[in-house]
Amino acid sequence: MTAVTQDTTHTDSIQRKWWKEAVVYQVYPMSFKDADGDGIGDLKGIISKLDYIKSLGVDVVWLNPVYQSPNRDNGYDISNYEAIMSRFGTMADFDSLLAGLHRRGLKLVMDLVVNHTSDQHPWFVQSRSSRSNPYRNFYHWWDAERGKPAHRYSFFDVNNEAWKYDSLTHAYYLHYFGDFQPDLNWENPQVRDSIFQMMRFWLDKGVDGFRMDVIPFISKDTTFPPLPPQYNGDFVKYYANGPHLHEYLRDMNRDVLSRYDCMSVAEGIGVTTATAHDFVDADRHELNMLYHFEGVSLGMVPGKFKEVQPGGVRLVDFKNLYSKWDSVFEQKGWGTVYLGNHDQPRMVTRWGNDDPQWRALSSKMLTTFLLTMRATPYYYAGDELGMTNIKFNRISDYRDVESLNMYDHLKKTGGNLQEFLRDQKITARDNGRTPFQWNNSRNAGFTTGTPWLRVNPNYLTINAETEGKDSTSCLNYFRKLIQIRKQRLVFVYGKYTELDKDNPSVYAYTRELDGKTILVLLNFTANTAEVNVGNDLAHASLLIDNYPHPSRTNLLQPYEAAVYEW
Ligand code: ISL
Repeated sequence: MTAVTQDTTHTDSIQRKWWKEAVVYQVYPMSFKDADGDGIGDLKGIISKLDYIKSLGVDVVWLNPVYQSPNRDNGYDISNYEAIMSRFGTMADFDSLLAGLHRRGLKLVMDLVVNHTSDQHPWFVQSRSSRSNPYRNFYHWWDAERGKPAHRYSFFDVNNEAWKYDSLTHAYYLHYFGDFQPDLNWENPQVRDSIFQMMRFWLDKGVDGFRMDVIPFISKDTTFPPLPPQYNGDFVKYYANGPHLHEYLRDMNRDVLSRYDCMSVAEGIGVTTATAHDFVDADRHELNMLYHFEGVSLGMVPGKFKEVQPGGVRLVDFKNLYSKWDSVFEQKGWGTVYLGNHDQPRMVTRWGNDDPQWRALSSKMLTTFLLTMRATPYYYAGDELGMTNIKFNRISDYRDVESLNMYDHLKKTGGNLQEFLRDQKITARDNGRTPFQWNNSRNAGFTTGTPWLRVNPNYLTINAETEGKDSTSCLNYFRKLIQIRKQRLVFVYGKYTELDKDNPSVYAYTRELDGKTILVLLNFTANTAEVNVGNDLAHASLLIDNYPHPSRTNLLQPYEAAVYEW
């Protein structure tokens, strides 16, 4: 790829920041590239692919957890925050990964998982050992003499129960996720100090920021009252955003984040348009960005975990939602946009159309959406190839603790297993975790061993090598659009205005900055669709289109994406 110089003109009203202008590329270490043939991705594997990452034109890599961990939730169960999981490599490998990224002008953002640790973490081992242990208050314990604590839902528990009885000290401990992931007690200043110290350890090494796992959960109502009658399955509302959350985040900012040129992004579970500003407004001195769940929750049954709503998603609802979130940050704060990550199915299956006829077109159309909104795009590795859900038929194909426990729970409680397996083909996290498809050799070139999770059989045609050679591929479309975005600040800071709002098939909007206008037209359907934008397209220049023969009119071909400039 030829190098492009960045557009440096800007208006004074815009506070420029590198993390607003960046495209973040998310690498899931388990599934990216296996260098040592054990079937699991590793740091040396990522290092061997740094030139590929650079060739995309992205700016920041967000790396899912690589810390020492029994790996029961793919690294989200950490037993040592300052060591590397041995299956991924060593600290020396980590240092060369960081150096390799920096040498190429790329930044690295680490996953920060501090709502909970592994039950193998020495803090928990100590905490468990006796009621008088100095680490006892590092976690939330409920002495059994007080009776059974009120029910709390847990994400990955077979009984959906977040309190686990431990006979060793005749007490219950809290785990919002698996019973092997006890929740840290942030009320304890020693916990906060230890976490802040650990964050400084990584920032001193030179990492460029953190993606903060389920951060709204760190503060809890520690009286743990019974859930109110209006609970209706919305556990996040009652568990997250505890009374001291923003105090803790301000402390974190003061003691750690503000001392480095780093970026921070919250996994904003339960964050709404009403609460978003509390996290990200610059004058709050907390975090830079968050990613909300409202977008990815569209089309799911409210209050039911990962149950797909029949009838699908109406485009008008999708558009309203993203327009609403744009307006939230119009004056203050800064947004993010994403359609896939390691907890989500593949973007093209969920939001586009993975039928072979439409897969590449709709995938490029979604990429166009992500790279033209006023927000920092978080782009998940593999989506640049148009990778699709694998849609396992049997529970035995799944590896994810979430799917396996949900299945066991349903089995125990007499739930509908067929419906569950059907929905999982759309929603299961493993769909987004199948190995990255590098080429058409065995196991898609991911590993010489047996892959930890099955490779999607469509790797024979959908892979980086084949797509790299095809100028019309999803991969090269992504590269081209990134360059277009980088040359024009209007894509980052330009005002967003939605057009033809009631159009049920087309998403249309403009972006404007300093007299420059961009028009984005996205047909979200498999039919030809008309859009009414009141602009004379004949006089605009077409920056990019996902068809070899663009329509250049207001009549869009199926899944057509067009970006015009004035
Ligand atoms: O996908 C989810 C909700 O749609 C949940 O599966 C997910 O657990 C939730 O979003 C929180 O995710 C984060 O914390 C988990 C970890 O398993 C996820 O991978 C992580 O992103 C526990 O650390």
